Amino acid sequence: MKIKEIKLHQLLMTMKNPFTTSFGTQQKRFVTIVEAIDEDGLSGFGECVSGEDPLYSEEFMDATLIALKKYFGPLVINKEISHPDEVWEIYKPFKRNNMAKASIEGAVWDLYAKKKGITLAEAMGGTKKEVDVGVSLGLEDTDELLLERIGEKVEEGYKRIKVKIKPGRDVEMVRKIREVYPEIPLMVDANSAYTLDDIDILKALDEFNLMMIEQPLMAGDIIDHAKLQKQIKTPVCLDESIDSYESAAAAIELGSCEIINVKVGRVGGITQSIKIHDLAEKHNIPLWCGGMLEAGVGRLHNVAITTLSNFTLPGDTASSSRYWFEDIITPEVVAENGVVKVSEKPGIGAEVDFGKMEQYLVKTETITE
Ligand code: OSB
Ligand code: MG
Repeated sequence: MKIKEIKLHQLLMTMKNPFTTSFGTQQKRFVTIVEAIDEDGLSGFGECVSGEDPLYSEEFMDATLIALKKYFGPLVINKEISHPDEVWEIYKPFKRNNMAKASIEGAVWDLYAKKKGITLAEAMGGTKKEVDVGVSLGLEDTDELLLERIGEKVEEGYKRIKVKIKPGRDVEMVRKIREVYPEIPLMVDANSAYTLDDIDILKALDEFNLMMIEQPLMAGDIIDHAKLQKQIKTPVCLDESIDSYESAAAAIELGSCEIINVKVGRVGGITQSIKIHDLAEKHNIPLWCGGMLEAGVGRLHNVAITTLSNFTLPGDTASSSRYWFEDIITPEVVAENGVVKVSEKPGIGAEVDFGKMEQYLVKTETITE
């Protein structure tokens, strides 16, 4: 296939509720939907997951857009591409900018699957017909409010509850949750808010039978996480620290984590995610698919990657309605009792609904060379 044109549909969406992590609060979500159009006029879709500000990682949407327009778009236009794995090779001389790279690569994967008449999941080698999902809950002003949110999500049947923690909102908050919900599959995500100086807090979290503690220490670190994992029995799960196949390999070798959260954008795309998947499977490190407050295109990509065999833990791909009054795809992603059915339609398995997208559209820019 040959990509003739790439459209960057830049959207500004507003989430139903503010979402608070240890690095900040957001309710606005700038989303870029990448549409790659080939010589037959067929379109594949990807979604860029970088944030508005470089708080989760170094990438941010304004910079990502420059990277897409200046490098990653032009680099694939008019190239003969026989398999989407080739996109990573084309991008190789250009360092990092993983979310930018992944957004175009994802569109090429969707296009490839559609041209073959297979699902995106099948194109990746995934076999599951449905995937288990949990939900990620942001920090709330009070424990009572958080308990209310947890109650709603338990009621909706999500397979596990993840709550965000930060210094001052950790041990006592989790204790209260466990008093009300002693049995639910529960985990915490610190988004790198602690250091080894906080070892007493991290050790105190060990008593609550948590499924895992996600990214307690600095983004990028694998040394201190290895030291931490030796001192606690709760599995450490790495998110921000796994930003490439190489960092995944190093973390596994050092024993920095017992679980990995894969985010396709963070590691540079589907090809890299599959490489990490295969390595982790060989080392008995279970995976789950994280989320970046995606709109529907990103959600469907997440569902597809979760069909790979070693994604054995529930991911963060909750229903479209978790964040959006109206998503941009038809049909939307729906989790019923914590299970999302994988569409049997080719590619991502749903239509990108330009009618629905219109209400969020700031502008569309087209790359042709
Ligand atoms: O750390 O997993 C994270 C959202 C934005 C940035 C980072 C993270 C998150 C979430 C929400 O936890 C996941 C989702 O529901 O999309
Ligand atoms: Mg996380």
